[in-house]
Formats: sequence, C-alpha cells, structure tokens
Amino acid sequence: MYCYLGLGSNLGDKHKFITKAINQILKFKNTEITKTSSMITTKPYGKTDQPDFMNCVIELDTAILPEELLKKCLDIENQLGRIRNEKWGPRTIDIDLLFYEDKIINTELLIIPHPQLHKREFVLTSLNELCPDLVHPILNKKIKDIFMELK
Ligand code: PH2
Ligand code: MG
Ligand code: MG
Repeated sequence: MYCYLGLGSNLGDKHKFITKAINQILKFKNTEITKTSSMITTKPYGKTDQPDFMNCVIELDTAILPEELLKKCLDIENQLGRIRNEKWGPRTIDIDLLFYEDKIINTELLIIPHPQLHKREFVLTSLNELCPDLVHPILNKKIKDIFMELK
C-alpha cells in the first residue's frame, strides 16, 4: 500500500531529528521509502510565535495498516523526545499520516487524509514535488490544483 507521511521539526537540530526519524522508518518491516521530498525551511503555520520549521514528505510502500503505522510513528516521536504540551507548539519531531492510498478514515485516533493538509502550504509544497497528480479523495482534486489554489 502506498502512503505519504509528513515530517516536521522546529526544536534543536531539526535536520538531525528528521534524519533520525527517517532512519527509524527505514527499519519498519515490509516497508520501503519510495520517494523523499526536499527538506524545506518553513514559517510556522497556525501558532506563529515559534521557531521556523524544517519539513519534508516521504512516500512509503508498506504492508503496515494505518492504525499500526500511526502507533509506530508515535513511538518514534516519543523516542526522539517529543513532549506534547500545547497544541501546535514547538516539537523535536512530528510525523503525520497525510494519505493512505485513497482511504478515508475518521476514528477517534486517526483522521486520513490529514484534515489540515489542504490549508498548509508547507505540506502541499512537498506533496506537489512528489505526487502532483495524486487526487485528494475527499476534495476530489489533484494536489497540484489544491496547491495552486492556495498560493
Ligand atoms: N506543524 C504544525 C503547526 N504548524 N508549521 C510549519 N511550517 N510546519 C509544521 O510542520 C507545522 C506548522 C502542527 O503539526
Ligand atoms: Mg503536524
Ligand atoms: Mg502530528
């Protein structure tokens, strides 16, 4: 199954945290990273009085199902010292499930596609680099069109 993960960091050695997270993801069973976007420095979205972020998106080919994948990503966030206090506050690492094939999931634990992704230039920039023709299963629009409309 293909899926897209968004990675972000805005505390400490941001580049190192993202690289470490990717190295952990590389160890997942039955999983390959099939594409990696450029790492980009981005202005904080939402809560703006915090350091700039480093962001990227990776494409996976994986046999791990969404809930398990989420759990494994949260494990990495914990390993890399993420402390959750305020919503949208600074973090060493954030790993978000953006898309999982064309599935629409809406449970207490997990919402896919990521409910904010169409509003966020930082994530659309990277998605547009990897998969401009991917169709958002709720908006029924291609990434490149969502991206263009936002800009
Ligand atoms: N993540 C957020 C809130 N705002 N802004 C940028 N530039 N990059 C992020 O990864 C980010 C954000 C919540 O997850
Ligand atoms: Mg996030
Ligand atoms: Mg998150």
